[in-house]
Amino acid sequence: MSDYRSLKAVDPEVHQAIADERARQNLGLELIASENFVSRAVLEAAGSVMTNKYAEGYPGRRYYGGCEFVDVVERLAIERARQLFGAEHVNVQPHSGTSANMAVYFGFLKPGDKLMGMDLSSGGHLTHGHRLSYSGRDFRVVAYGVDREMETIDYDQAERLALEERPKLIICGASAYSRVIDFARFRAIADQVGALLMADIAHIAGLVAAGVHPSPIPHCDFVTTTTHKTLRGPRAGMVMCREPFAKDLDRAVFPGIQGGPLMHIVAAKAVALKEALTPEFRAYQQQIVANARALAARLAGHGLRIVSGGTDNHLFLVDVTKAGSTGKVAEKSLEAAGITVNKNTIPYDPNPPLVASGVRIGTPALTTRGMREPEMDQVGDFIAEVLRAPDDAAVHEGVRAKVRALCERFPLYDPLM
Ligand code: DSN
Repeated sequence: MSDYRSLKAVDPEVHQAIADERARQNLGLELIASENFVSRAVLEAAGSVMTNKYAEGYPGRRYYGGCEFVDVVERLAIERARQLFGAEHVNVQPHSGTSANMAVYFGFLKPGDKLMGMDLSSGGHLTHGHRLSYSGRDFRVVAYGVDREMETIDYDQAERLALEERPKLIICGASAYSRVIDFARFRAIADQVGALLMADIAHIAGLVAAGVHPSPIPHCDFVTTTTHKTLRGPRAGMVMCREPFAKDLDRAVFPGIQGGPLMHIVAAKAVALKEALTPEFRAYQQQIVANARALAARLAGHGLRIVSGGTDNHLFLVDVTKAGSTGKVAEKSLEAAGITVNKNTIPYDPNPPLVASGVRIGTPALTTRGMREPEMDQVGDFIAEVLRAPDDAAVHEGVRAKVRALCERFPLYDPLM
């Protein structure tokens, strides 16, 4: 017999922690560039009975009985992703962006093959070849970066390195880079050396889907993404590829690196992808970028240095050393004021990652709440006030009250949900 008692009755500690997290999300300013707030419909699907189902395999070709209805949601997710991005083939089973990237590397490279990705300190990602990740351990790595002065991708360096090192796979995409990525230029570089080309659009997937950032699909063999950042879906991943790679890609995901897919999350991906096909989603993505530009400009007006001078997407990096701070101190003091950001290294950072010279700021979550440029001005003023007084608890308290008042004007989740 199933236990129909509520979470509160069964496990009051976990129930309370979830309630506290909901209040934190409701009453604070979420500026972590990789986070967002899903719709109630996505939450419902993610919390559904599909969590109970094993479905190793693919729709119509499963290793378990009873897959009739999970097949429906997986087919919907695939079809919607194909339509949204114009992809030839989609695999919606990766549990995360890290698994999505792993499926491409393990499916199409051999251990010891050479891959080329952007350096973490220039804004790349751990799984693009960092020595502490599987990507840097199992493969030989060549890293390109950003130009020291412009702080934008040094395409000439990437080309030079590719010609010298002849990597088998080139990765473009970033987790802390605020400028448009020139996928066509990367394709030209890859073609010169016969390399496969993969774009990791985890951060900008929503912008790409809405046509607010150029699409990598026409240029890349593989496109990986998470589904929970600008795309505003559940915490998970996804891979798209050209048709000739489809079979090997599917085999790389299952049984190569994963067992049973998380069908409740696949269902939630299908819902998020449906939402992403609407005109409202396109307007939302445009507003994310407008908000990022407005917030960066406001902070620059307060004398803060924005890495590369601004942003074309949903995020930017603030160099806090000019304000006499470090990323670590800035993150802590902003948190005390109810503003959540993450410390982040800036290009050619003299500080180690756990201290860092910058903070990364993104606008997807605040834009989901309905905030626009006037609110970005307010948020910029709050941030500047805290950064001017990083040790002053009274200032943090004062800003916290203003943050709360602003958040109450833009309600998020029903506290009783
Ligand atoms: N942790 C993600 C981010 O914050 O960008 C990347 O994996």
